[in-house]
Amino acid sequence: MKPILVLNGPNLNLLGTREPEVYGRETLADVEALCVATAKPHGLDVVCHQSNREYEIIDWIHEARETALAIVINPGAFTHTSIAILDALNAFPGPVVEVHISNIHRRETFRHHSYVSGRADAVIAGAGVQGYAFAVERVARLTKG
Ligand code: DHK
Repeated sequence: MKPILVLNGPNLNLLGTREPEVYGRETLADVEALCVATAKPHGLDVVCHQSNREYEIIDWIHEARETALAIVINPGAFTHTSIAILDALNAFPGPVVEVHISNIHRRETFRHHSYVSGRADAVIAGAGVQGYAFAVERVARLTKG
């Protein structure tokens, strides 16, 4: 079985120390461990990547066309700017779940629009890092034979 690809975009490497009142105190390592632990009972594996570079995220999405069952993605600020990430996701055949730790709709208006939501099968925002667990659960449901 192919793994779930969990992608985190810019600044999410700073989770735990970056604006903890917005993003919480859990680290990126905690998030990745949560995804692995959530997938395990479903017999699913997880591969995680984080990058501050848009092209790297796009390249991982391209690779995923051959290697991943589904994509869970928090594109960080690229959510609000990147047609290129939307185009890459549109070329991916499997389920895509978009995650935001914060509730982007309760924040500045420039965060209210997501290019990725036009492709996502589900969008989770404002659930804190638990949103990643919800996303993995959703992928498990969507891919259950
Ligand atoms: C993370 C970011 O880095 C922001 O740029 C987004 C998102 C929101 C989050 O809530 O996880 O606007």
